[in-house]
Amino acid sequence: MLGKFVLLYFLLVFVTNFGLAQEQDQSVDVTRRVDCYPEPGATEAACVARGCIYENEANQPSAPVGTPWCYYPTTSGFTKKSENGQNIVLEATTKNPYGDNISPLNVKYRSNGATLLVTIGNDDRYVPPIDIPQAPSTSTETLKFESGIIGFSGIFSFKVSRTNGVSLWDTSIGGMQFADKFIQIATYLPSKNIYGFGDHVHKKIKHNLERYTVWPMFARDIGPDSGSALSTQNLYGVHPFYMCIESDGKAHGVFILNSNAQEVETGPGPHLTYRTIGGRLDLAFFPGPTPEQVIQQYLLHIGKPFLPAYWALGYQLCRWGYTGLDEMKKVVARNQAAGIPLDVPIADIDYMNHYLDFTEGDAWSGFPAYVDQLHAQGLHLILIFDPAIEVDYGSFSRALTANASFISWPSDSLVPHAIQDQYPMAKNTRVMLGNVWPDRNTAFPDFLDPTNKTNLWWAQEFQTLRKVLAFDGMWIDMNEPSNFDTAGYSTKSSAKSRAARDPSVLASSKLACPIDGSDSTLEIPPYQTWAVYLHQGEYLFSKTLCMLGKTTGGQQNFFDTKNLYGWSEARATYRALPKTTGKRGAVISRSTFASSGRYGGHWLGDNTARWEDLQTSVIGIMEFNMFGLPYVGSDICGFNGASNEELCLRWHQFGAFSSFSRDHNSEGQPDQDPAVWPSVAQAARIALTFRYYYIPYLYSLHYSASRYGATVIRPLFFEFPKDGEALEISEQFLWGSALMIAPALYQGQTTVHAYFPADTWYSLQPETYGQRMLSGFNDVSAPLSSLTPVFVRGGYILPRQFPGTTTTASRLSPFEVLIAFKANTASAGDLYYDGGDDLLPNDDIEQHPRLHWQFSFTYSSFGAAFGGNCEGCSTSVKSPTLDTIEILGYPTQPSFDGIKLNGKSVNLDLTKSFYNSTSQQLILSSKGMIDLSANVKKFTLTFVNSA
Ligand code: MIG
Repeated sequence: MLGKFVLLYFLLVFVTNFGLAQEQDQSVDVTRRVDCYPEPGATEAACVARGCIYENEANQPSAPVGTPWCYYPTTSGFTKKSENGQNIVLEATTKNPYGDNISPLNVKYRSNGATLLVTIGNDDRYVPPIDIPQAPSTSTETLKFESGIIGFSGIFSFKVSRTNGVSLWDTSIGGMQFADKFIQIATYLPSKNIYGFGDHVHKKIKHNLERYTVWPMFARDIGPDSGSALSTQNLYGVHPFYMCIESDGKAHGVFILNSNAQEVETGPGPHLTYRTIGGRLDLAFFPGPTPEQVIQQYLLHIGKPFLPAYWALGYQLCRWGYTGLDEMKKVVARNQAAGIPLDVPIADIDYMNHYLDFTEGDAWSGFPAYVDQLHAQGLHLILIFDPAIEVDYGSFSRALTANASFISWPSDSLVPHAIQDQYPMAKNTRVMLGNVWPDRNTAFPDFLDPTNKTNLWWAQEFQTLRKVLAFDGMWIDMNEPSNFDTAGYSTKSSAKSRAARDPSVLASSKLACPIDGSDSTLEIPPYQTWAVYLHQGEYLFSKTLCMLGKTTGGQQNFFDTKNLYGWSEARATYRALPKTTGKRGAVISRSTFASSGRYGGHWLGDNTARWEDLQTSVIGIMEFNMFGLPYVGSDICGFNGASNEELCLRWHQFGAFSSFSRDHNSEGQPDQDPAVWPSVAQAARIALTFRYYYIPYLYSLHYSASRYGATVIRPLFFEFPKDGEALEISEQFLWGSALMIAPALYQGQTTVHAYFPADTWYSLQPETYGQRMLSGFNDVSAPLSSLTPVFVRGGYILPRQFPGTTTTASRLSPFEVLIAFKANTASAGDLYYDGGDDLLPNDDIEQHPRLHWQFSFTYSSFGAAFGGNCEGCSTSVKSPTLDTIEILGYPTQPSFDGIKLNGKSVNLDLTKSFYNSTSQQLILSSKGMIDLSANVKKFTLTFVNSA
């Protein structure tokens, strides 16, 4: 009876849908709308013409911020024509405001291990060529794909769910579109705990789904604006990946492989709408169920991060605007004199001759000899390289000889001959000329060139320079790619060093992209995305190249590949590095895409010397770890604007805990290296000395990230996903599972209100060393003159080495372990050690000669045992011995006589060994105590407690 009644009701609704009452009946709650007029300028008439529903905002005063007034009916989308196994064919039925929907449209799904893959779009669509290794993932959880129909509409939707019934995606919210240049998919989300998507400034690590927010993703040369309450602008790179923590603490992740200009709109449903203007949708669902497992599954899909050279974990000192080599020498020397640990001085574009890649400027004579000196001291050098190549010098001519390819105009008729013909070498080419730091016009290498000739030429240029200037790593900048003066963009190239140059030598010609007629369809597509709408008067090509430029050896449009430019340059540079130096090193790239971490790290770009920028840096480094780029940091002390003593001090205290730890400053700004202020020098020395002590742990974390897929630095919720408080913490982070840092990030602050998830935590600050911390929020002291608040978690074992002022020196110190005791729990940890800068054979980390020790520690009232097992140990790797074992929270007085290593008595060095029953700190030390070399493979050290 009831059944019949319900049926009747639905029939009624169904019928009235076609009647006058349409708007009312299809009305969608303000919390879960899919915007049908996302671009500016919605009107009722324009909305209705799109087949969408318009509701005036005056009727909904309490609607969430950003509620769309023009929105899709839930019955918009495609109808299902057929379903055959895992292949579904859809047919376009409803209107797409930005072109005709493609019909038939294929949807396919399949699994790769535990990862569920869904492709929406036909085979002829552009797919980013990120040669994914596609290793199958594992999980305790299974994901299920189910297709369905929205109501009685016949409109297709799908669900991805867990076996417990939780839907990770449910597209029955409607609004699916798939035209050539407008693709959209919307879904309900299982919770509001959403993290990720980049590259943006997020003021909080967790997204705010109480409101609607659009986050454009289109690589752009623009620095983070951390000063605003909300800045949604797209920065240098593109990462269409997010993680969600469900209400029971399970985590999942979703990645959308697409390289076109795109955006995501999050909303209070909770739901999200993803829009892109080309390519297709290759979705990957990662079941977790822990956050680290999500990242592991994601990294198996997009590629695991590269392993930086050991020295690249040392402190790095840089600035833009050195007047010459003498100034660089002076700054490096004064910091060394101040006892600041330092591994890597960096030279910015100043070192080049007129900003030409692979050249040296006049004020830099003697640079090669200086580099030899640095090497002799155990330091290493990183140099900057920009992608743009001036078209009238050796590098360009060698490129032409090598048949390298450059981003080019699609036809000769579009080539601006008045500019082109000024350059004999470019004259009869279609190379698209831009204008960046070099004096005259530049060409942009096509790193996607399938013949590989471009990348071979690029590598050759590094090798040629390396013969005279022995750099060890590469910093690649401006690779969005950035082009000054593309018509339509109000130029910012009036930076000091450019303005100071003789204008008559500078290229004045601006790159002009067609903005009307049939040539403009890629420059001004029907929907331009918020990457454009955020900046009035701009276009997709503003500050970059024309979208119709040809890439991939002429096969593709820059419109589709722009977001891959930095990724492809990083790949070319990473592959050039071993050929150039014969060693492992590091590449740092400004523009990144999903999978960039395989080839390099990242700095967070042109921040400003403000407290807000320090605060958002913490979030930035955690996000890039989620994106698979664990080698990341922000410009310490701030790039733009003048820094100041307190800010620079706090930034060093924090920056010492970024994997990529570099002080960097803009041209024209006062010096901000630590030696400028004695207080900053002191704080930097303390923070960096602590870092150097624990670099063996940091390096081991990088190894895990590279070998298995993992984060190095992670948010608290990664380890405590069921702790509601941890889900909100944006200003603390962990190194691995074991070390928690709670930096001071506010002016005038003397304590940090730090959160301690329920667990065992010990302070490592000297004033309170070894003390156990209470769970929950605690005010911890954060002195300017001491170590930043840092805590170790019970149950873990961390390797370390007594620090020198270079990693080269530290690597000679004996090893130590810090064991953080946790009641009723065995402690565990590992140590990875290798040659430090030796190459990975075939880039295969599994094959790499190493010492990889797994440590364990168990305790009983009788005594304790510390054991080691060599997981993979090569005789070719020589390492110092393990001389010191420190245990925090050791509950009982041990007997120093009964210490045995593999059953044989150990003579402790009693000047260093002690037990303090009040602080429960135990140190056992003996010179040469444990041999970690490969001959051993296994050891057990035991001791008994005093009765
Ligand atoms: O147009 O090389 O983000 O780190 O110092 C500016 C000069 C070019 C931007 C980079 C910045 C670098 C600067 N570069």
